Amino acid sequence: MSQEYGADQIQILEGLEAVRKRPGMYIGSTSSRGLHHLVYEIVDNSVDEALAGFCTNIHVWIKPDNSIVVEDDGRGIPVGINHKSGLPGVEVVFTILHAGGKFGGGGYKVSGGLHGVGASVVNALSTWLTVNVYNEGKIYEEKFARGQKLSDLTVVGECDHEKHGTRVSFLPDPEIFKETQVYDFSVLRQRLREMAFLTKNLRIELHDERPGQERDEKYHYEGGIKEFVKYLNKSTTSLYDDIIYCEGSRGNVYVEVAMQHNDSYNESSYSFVNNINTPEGGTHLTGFRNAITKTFNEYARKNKILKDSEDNLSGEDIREGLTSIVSIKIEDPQFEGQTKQKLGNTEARNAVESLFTEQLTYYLEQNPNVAKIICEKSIQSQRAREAARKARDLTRRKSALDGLSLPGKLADCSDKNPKNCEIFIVEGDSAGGSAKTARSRATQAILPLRGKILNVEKARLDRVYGNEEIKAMITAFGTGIHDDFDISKLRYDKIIIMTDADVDGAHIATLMLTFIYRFMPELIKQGHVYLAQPPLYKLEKNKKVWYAYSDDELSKIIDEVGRDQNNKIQRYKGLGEMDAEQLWETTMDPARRVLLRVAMDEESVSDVNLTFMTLMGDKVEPRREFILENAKYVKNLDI
Ligand code: TSJ
Repeated sequence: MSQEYGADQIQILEGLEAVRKRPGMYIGSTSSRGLHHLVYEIVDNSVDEALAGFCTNIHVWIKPDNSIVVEDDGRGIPVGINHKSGLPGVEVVFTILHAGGKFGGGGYKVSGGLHGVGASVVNALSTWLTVNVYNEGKIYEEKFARGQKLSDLTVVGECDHEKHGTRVSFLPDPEIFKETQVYDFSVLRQRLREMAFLTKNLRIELHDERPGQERDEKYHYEGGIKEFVKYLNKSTTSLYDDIIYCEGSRGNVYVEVAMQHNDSYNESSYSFVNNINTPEGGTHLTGFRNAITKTFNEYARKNKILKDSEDNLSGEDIREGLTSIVSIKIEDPQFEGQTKQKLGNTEARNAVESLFTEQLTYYLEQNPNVAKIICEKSIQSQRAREAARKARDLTRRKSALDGLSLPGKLADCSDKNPKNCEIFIVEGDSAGGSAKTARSRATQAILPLRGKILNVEKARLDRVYGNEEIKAMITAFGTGIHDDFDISKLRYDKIIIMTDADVDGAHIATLMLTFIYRFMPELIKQGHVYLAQPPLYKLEKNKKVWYAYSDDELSKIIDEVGRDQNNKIQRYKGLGEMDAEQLWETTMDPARRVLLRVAMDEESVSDVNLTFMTLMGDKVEPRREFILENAKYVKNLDI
């Protein structure tokens, strides 16, 4: 018996050793992203307790030493002996891999976090971790170091009999993480806020105690996902005041839906199962979409907004400019698809479809003004889509007639293997000229664009198709857009945006990124999009030349070569000031250049989408707030 117990112990150690050997397998990465993941893994446990109905307050502290404390007022992790292992429940949770789902009765079984592996992984990757449980007047404590227990679970004090809950403190291990001092308040806030939106009546507080950046915030939304939709639409103009909302249960499925149209042309749909985001959707999202399409078409026909002779509105037409959240709670979620992220339960589709059809039909009957606004917007969208289809077919027919029909301004490369090729999208004809002279013809293509391209955030599809600069990009890339998008047709492995290193250049780069994000997001997700980094300064001395890409770098170079009259320093105001040779050696030569790869960090569902809405949308105040919050160089500047 005792031998068996010993064997178990060895297994436990091996389990957590594996986590330390391959941390990336358990938390995704050991960068700052992985560091934030540790916090989510712990907080998810408290949120589960809230979903089960036993916890209403969660506090998260970033301590001055960069340790993290998470505390909730739930039932407390069980301190009794777990029969299977002969260990206290708490110890099982922190020392055995995948212990997450083994406890608990009733409520919704949820496995939040990246792989639902939870507390033991955080423990393995922390220099130290302390857990306290408050229960029936006692304070329990157990301490660990790098996953190994330092002592048995003991009672260390007494507390009020009313008090109950769990408190976990930990310090991420610098042997594992590249950086351990880089908690980003706004990243944590985004995720915690989302959790609060999705769990009505849950209060989450975030406290930053790091010297010089102390602050406290509270996330509590009585309206739940209704307030989530309001928040997502804050930088747009909404088409009507109501947030259309539906709530209810069908069998084992609890359904919540909230939606509101804004005056943009993009759909922002987010779906969740047991508070876990399902970016690939699934049956719950299908149910929602079926309900919308069916209900609006029926309403429009019945009220003669759509004539008998006219085509049905498509789902896409109705969802143009729609911001929506579908959130369901289900006992036994089945995930399908390659990445196991798509909900498969058919009862979820039936539940969402029937509940939402019923409540939306009733809402439209009661609110004919809103119904009319949505129907009319949908009809406009239908017309624009038809015009866009004609424009697209025209381009296609033209390409079929005269071969590939690449844009006239494109200087293509000769190598026909996309893997070897890159395309520079260059601001302005003159820089485009230099780039054409400078390039390596075999593998580098140049597409010069004139001036500022269309802001697609404020334009409908038909106008987008009518824009020469955008059409040129679409044909040059080769992939098509939206539903037509096909990555296998991509003609260049790298798409490199090359703009001046000034405010206008940054604006143009942002416009291009907006276009790519809205029409071909896969290009960014799969890492094909880059920003070129032209130098800011040239320093010449005794016929030798140095280039500096930042002010810091310039000072370093000056320190090296000495500060004297022979230094000739030039500040580049644009790509146009460089001759072809300079452009080649500083910005285009694969052996010497610096490229920034554009990546999307979609930790919180709404992050990237909301950023584009805020930066490129038509409301000024949210943009001003965003800039004040995020700009590195304009702190305290009144802009
Ligand atoms: F991650 C973690 F395990 F470290 C952790 C767990 C961290 C934090 C801050 C809180 C929690 C946690 C766990 N809060 N609440 C709970 N609840 C339970 O573990 C629990 C308690 C009672 C019962 C029961 O069936 O009586 C079941 C469970 C899952």
